[in-house]
Amino acid sequence: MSRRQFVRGTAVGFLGVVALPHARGADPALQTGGAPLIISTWPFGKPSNDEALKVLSQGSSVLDAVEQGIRLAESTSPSQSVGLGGKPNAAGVVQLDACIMSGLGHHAGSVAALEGIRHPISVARRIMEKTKHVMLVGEGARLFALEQGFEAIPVDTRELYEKWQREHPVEKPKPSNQKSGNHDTIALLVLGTDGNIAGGCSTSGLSGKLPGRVGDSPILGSGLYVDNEVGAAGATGVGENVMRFCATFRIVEYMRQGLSPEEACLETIRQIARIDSKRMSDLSINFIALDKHGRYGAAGTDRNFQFAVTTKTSSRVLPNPALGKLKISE
Ligand code: SD4
Repeated sequence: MSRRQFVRGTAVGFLGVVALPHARGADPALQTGGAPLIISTWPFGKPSNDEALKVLSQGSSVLDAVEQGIRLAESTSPSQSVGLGGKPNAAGVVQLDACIMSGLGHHAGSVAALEGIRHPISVARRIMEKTKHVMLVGEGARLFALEQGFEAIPVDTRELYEKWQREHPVEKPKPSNQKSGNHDTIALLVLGTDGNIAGGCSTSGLSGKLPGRVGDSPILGSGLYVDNEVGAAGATGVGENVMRFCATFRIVEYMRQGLSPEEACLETIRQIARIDSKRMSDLSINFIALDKHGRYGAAGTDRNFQFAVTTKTSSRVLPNPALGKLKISE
C-alpha cells in the first residue's frame, strides 16, 4: 500500500465515511467564486467581507483581510454578539472569544474569556505572531493585550462599563425569527489570489453563559479551521454542539476527500445529528466553507441561517442551502 493510499484510508476511517456523496443537487456554477473569495456567517458579515476585499485590493495579505474584516464587526457589533457591544454572561460581564488561523505554515492564535479589550481578533493575531503560544485565556489574555497596548476599557466596575456602553451605542439588531435569538458569531474565511487561505472567528458567545465558559469559536478545528492544502471552514451556533465534534476539522477533511464545500458542511451536520441522536433543529449548528479552488458552500440547522459571499465582482447574502437538503423540522 502506498503512503498516499494509507493516509487516505486512515482519514476515511477516522471520519467514518463509507461512501462519499458527491455534491448532490449542488449547482457548481453558483458555488464557484474563484479568487479572491471571502465568505462569512450571517448577513452582518457582508460589510466585513467588503472591508476584507478592500484590504486585499490594496495588496495586503489574506491575514490582514481577515483581521480588518472582523475588526469592523467587533467595532460595530451589528449583531450585538460580537465585540464589547456583545451579549453579557450570567454575571453581566461580556467575555469575548476569538481566533485567527493562517493556512500558510498552519499558524494560529486564540483568546478566550477575554474581558474589556475592543479587538480580540487582533490580540489573537498578536499571540500568533509575537509569542510561542497559540492560546491565552481570561486575565492572562487581558494582561497580554494591555501590555501590547490594545484599546481597552476598565472592567473592574460595572458603572464604568455601562458608561463605556453608553458612549459606544450599538445599533439594535433587527427582529429575527431565529429560534434562540441569543447568539450570532462572525466567522470569516478568505482565499487570496496567491492561493493562501486564512480565517478568523469572533464572538461574545452565548448570552447568559456561565462566567468562564468557552465556546467553539476560539477552538481550532471547532469554530475555525484552515488548511492551505484543502480549504477552510467556520462555524456559528451552539458551541457545545460544534466543539464536541471538531466540526470544522471534519468539514476540511471531507473536502480533502473530494466533497464540495457545501456537501462537506451537510455531511458534517448529518454525522453530528446521527452521533448525537438529536433532531437537526435542536442542534443549532451552522457552517461555512471554501476550498482552494475558489468553491464555497454552507449549511445550517437554523432556518434563518444566512451567509455572505464576496468576490471581485459581487457581494451577496445567500440563504441557508441546507433547508431543502436536510430534514429540518420546526
Ligand atoms: C458560542 N458559537 O459561543 C458561539 C456562539 C455563536 O451564533 O456562534 N452564536 O457557542
